[in-house]
Amino acid sequence: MQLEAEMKAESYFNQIAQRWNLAGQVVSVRPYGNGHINGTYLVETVGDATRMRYILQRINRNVFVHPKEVMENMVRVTDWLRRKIVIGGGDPQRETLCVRFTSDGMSFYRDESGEYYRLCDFVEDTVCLDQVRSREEFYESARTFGHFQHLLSDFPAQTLHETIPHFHDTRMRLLRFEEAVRRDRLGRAKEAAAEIAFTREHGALASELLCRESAGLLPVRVTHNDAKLNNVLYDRKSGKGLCVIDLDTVMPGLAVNDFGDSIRFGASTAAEDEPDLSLVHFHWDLYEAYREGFLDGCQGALTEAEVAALPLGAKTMTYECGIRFLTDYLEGDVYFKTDREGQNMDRCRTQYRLLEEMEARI
Ligand code: ADP
Ligand code: GN1
Ligand code: MG
Repeated sequence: MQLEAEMKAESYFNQIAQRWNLAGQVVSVRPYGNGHINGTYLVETVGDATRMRYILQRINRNVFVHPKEVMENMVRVTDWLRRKIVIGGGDPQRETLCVRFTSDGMSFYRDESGEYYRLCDFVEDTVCLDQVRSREEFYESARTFGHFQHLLSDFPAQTLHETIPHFHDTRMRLLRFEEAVRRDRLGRAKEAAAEIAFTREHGALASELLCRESAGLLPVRVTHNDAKLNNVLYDRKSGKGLCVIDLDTVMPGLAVNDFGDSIRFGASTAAEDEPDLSLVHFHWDLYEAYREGFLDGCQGALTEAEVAALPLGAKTMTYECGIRFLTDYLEGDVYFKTDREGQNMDRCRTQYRLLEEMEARI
């Protein structure tokens, strides 16, 4: 039954891929990667003498209500990056995503049911990691995100669409969480009592960065807003960080939030959804490596106040992500992809464990 459904899906995605007028025949389309949000597929084509690969994505419409705006941002930002990469003597085909246009000249294809698809070149000879194996590897991810920040530091941030309004508004996340507790749709609040209490005890953390932002102490820039390890591609041969991907949430934001998101995901001794909390620790050496790499990559683009707020960014993003996982658990796992029961709860617990250890250290 599952095989039948998969084959049907493959033939449907095959038809979708035809909208791009690709050189050669599409020979396969299969699910790819570990993202929590979009539907990602690897498309392979074979032409006379060439084999090409592409990434086809169905944009999650529950999450991105205006997919056209997502694509407008993505095209503008990748065009900008490409120009800067050329000026800097880099490789524009591998150091940023390349959005392909359909035969109708569009950056997306909308099917009859209203789903939006986009297609990018697959960046060959790269690796994508869910956990780092060394300090150097984490440094490289940091340098790549920092460089991304540097290249976009003179992009007029306010001209970008806000693809998810209030995305890193931690105070608003806290309000939504309280609403989910109040509704308790699935009767899960009882078993989450400890995490609910932890969330409330840390409520003050939701406001600190936002206050600094509204006081004009932290500048609003073009930021990635989902700067986790598996949104960077490494060059397979050299092991160097190469390309920042997953650009749906590139919009105005705080640089310290990008730093924080990377820390909460990457400076951990375990996976984001590790059920055994005894394995989950905040990795101080990795934190330091990321800090160095990020500042090196930014090349002076950050202000003193931003550098001083990096630890706060790490704590806030870890807290916010914990709140989001917990809220989704209480609401019935409707936002983040899950493949087992209790996964969002486990994700929340790892974040809160990391936050406790960060509080003792940074
Ligand atoms: P999501 O928003 O669901 O996280 P991503 O855009 O991050 O989706 O893509 C999911 C995964 O697909 C990535 O983690 C990466 O492994 C892979 N991927 C995405 N785009 C490319 C690309 N252009 N080249 C190579 N791999 C890619
Ligand atoms: C989602 O798409 P993905 O898997 O890279 C989420 C992030 C969370 C992250 C948690 C648009 O990222 O905000 O931090 O999961 N993306 C969106 O792993 O909500
Ligand atoms: Mg991703």
